[in-house]
Amino acid sequence: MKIGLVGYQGCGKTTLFDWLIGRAPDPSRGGVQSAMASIPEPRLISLANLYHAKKIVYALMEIVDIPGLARDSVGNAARLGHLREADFLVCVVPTFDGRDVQKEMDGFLQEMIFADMEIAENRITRIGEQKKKHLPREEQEKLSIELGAIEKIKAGLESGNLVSVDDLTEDEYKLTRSFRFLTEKHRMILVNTADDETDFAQYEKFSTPEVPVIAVSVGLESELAKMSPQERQQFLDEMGLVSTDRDGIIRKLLDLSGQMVFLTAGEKEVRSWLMTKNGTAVEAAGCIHSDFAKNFIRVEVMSCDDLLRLGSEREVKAAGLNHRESKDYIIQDGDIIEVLAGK
Ligand SMILES: Nc1nc2c(ncn2[C@@H]2O[C@H](COP(=O)(O)OP(=O)(O)O)[C@@H](O)[C@H]2O)c(=O)[nH]1
Ligand SMILES: [Mg+2]
Repeated sequence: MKIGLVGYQGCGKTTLFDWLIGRAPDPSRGGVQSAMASIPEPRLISLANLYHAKKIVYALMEIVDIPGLARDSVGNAARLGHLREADFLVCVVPTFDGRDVQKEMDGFLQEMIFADMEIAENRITRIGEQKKKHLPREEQEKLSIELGAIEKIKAGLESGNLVSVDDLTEDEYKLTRSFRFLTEKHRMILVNTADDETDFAQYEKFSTPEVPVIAVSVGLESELAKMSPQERQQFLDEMGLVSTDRDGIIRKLLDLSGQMVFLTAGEKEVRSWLMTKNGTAVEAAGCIHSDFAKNFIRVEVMSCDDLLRLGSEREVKAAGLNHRESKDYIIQDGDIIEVLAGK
């Protein structure tokens, strides 16, 4: 799971990146950088106590920071190119800088449309060159389908439409998905407010089901990160400021990007694992080990909340709350699973 940060120069991307991964702020690291943020899961500590586990392992999420976009658009397609592999985009809007959320968002979209258009145009030129060669008929046909798809995508982009899987046939999608068009990715807006902002709710009006909005004062948080917990509280009280819970924001990013965690627990370790929401038992088994997916027999499931409430596996079983499931079972957030696999 890769989360890409998008925004114009100086919007606070690198400051946000450092805050999310829990590193001391260092905006001088201006290039492309990526790091893993561990996904907070308070239930793992209680689970570790219950199992007398030797180790707690947290699921990780990759965050990618890129050089900020230029307001004159020059070089932006190349900067955005670093986000092609990202699964989800966080677009950072600096209202601390007096920016208008809607205008800024429209600006990002235009930059992403330009970047996608460049990819489409380059590919059309390449296909044109390839088609001149004496290729076997099958390959010629494949190239023709791809060309049709890319031309359709390009025409859409030119009229301001984002790339959408819904507009492509299955064959067209298969042949073009490797381009990882930016405008096809799910995204959200993170409003970077002034340090003294206390009314974060005012930004909810920009939120839509497709593009949710959250507001954080990234600058304030990066200052608070340098303080001890006591200093922090005193500072907030004295200044009348409101801090944002970092763990809550990471969990929110996880949720909005369509991911969730499931758990495994034993004496050796208790551990959280990342997977796509609505994923199946066999997919979860594959996250743990590819052999588990290949030789999957069944999975034993109980909910972490039931276990913590009742205090032991035995009690969960006595209450009939454990269940045995096959490949297609849909894993729920917070399920503790034990995979039974053959050899
Ligand atoms: N006042 C204020 N300054 C911020 C905030 N976030 C970032 N900055 C400052 O803006 C400058 C650019 O931030 P940076 O994270 O490097 O932006 P980037 O270009 O998007 O990576 C730095 O000097 C930050 O300290 C904020 O929320 N409030
Ligand atoms: Mg930066």
